[in-house]
Amino acid sequence: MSVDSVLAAPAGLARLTGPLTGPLTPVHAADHTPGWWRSAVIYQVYPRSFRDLNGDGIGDLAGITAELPKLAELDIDAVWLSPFYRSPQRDAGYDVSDYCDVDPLFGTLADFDAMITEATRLGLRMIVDLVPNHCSDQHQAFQAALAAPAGSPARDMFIFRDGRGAFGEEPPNNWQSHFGGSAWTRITEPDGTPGQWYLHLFDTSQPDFNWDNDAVHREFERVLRFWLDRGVSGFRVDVAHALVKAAGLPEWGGRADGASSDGYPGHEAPMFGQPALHDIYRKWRRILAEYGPDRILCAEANVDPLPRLADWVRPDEMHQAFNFPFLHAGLDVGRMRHVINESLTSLDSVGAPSTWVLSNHDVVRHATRFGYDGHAPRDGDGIGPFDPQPNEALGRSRAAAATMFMLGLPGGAYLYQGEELGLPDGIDIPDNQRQDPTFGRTGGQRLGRDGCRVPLPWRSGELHAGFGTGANPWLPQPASFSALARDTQAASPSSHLSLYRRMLALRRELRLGAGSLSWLEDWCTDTCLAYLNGTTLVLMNVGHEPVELPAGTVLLRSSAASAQASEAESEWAELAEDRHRLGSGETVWLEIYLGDTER
Ligand code: TEU
Ligand code: CA
Repeated sequence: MSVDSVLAAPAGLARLTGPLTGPLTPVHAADHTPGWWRSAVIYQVYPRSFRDLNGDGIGDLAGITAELPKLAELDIDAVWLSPFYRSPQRDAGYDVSDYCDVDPLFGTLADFDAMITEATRLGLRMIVDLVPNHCSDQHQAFQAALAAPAGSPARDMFIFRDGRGAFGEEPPNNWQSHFGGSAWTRITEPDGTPGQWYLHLFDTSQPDFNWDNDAVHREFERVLRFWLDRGVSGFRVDVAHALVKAAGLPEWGGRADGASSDGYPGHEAPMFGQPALHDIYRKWRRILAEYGPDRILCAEANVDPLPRLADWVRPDEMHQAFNFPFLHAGLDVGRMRHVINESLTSLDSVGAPSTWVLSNHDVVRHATRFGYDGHAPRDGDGIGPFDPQPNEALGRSRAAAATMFMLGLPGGAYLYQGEELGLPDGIDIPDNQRQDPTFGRTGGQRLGRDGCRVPLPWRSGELHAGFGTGANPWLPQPASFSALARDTQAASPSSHLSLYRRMLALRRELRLGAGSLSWLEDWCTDTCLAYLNGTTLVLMNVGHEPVELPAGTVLLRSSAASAQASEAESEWAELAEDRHRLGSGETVWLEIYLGDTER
């Protein structure tokens, strides 16, 4: 197939004129199946770090409500909230002690309702985080299990086993916690004797539920309805691949956290990807459907190999799944192309849209990852003051290029709060302020995920860069945060924030999320990727040398700050003489036909 054959010009537009020709490799056709999520941009809010309205140093729901208009200006479709439920906060709220209440740290259910009302007014949907694999050890069900005898129905809500060894002093099997150390903890029985062990794939304070027990199913169906009744548009399902464990809990000889060699949990692992999982999600989908066609489930299913992800989004299961292989492809164009092809092809086979993501609350922010030329730190390792340091400016400009490349792709996209400001990770965090359980459980060998969780800067020059007006933020903000504050960036056409706003508006206008993808082979090299989505050509150069841009194209957007300033003056600026080259670490969106009669 060639450029000419796919580009039968839309009515009223002149045909492609310039010398832009060459073979195309089509991968994905435009898809206008109804469903808001299929092309949505969903913005992740991490409540404790978003905005602190009551001045206790921790973000709160009232702070989110107050700033929702700022998010609406970004032209996003929905907000996903990380957990705000009652919790002892041992894993930043992913240790839930009451699934149907707001932690007083974040506010009240009335604050939640006010937030939904404001979101609705602004045309934003709200998705909440559901944590069904484990709860907090302070949850009343776990407290009841501890108080009840071995073999009781209360114990059967969790995964209790007798230990091995003559006195039961060895853990029941060799599984390891994601955060380091054994995945088992021994309890003291109510009579004071050393007793059974319980399974926790994460922190000791996060006992895994027993999904072989119907009572667990019923409890979570109640939780789903509780939040659906309050008006949420859906759920992001935490560790959606881990709920069901293989019968007999067989030993696992793979990597400590169950991951295969390249970092993803392999499906051979007995704690991941078990077939019975899928019946749970089918049931949940039927519950959501009772509330109409617009409520969605998104799987945090970190699975390997990528085509297996399609199993989570078959027509009667979840609506979306995160695409971690894309996040982990870095700026390696070969890997990126491979992941994009595999994602679109395998998800197309079940009629599901792909999603794309570069940052979240578990990984080093992409503005920091891309500030390294060699090897960026592994997820959860974090970066400390004595580690090799990233080049902040380089990282930020490459992050702009990568995001612009991502936002041109068909499917949905997830953004993580603060990436629109180009924020780097916090690095100078004193050991005694680090809060991720990874830090404690590995004796500080892995610094953990606090770096990407630092509270946001809102107003330059204000106390705590405008995050809150009282106590120090729960994690210290880097000195650079003040200059990167939202108000300063909003006032500058060449800022990272202004780029995000323009990209997101144009993505919507051009309907790129519902579009197509064909590789433009002549422009794909060892260091460049070029694809067509409809009549938009997306071209990214991660090499060190600039690249000539195809003639006969009109520049729509560039990720380079200098180019953004000139774009701001004339919105549809024709490719100027000095803009005929694509710089190193730059992405552009080009329109590939020149319509004499248009624009
Ligand atoms: O993370 C699940 C997960 O698979 C993690 O191992 C993730 O890959 C890791 O944090 C990277 O270091 C989810 C949440 O996103 C995370 O914040 C929670 O800590 C975890 O579940 C337990 O609920
Ligand atoms: Ca607060």
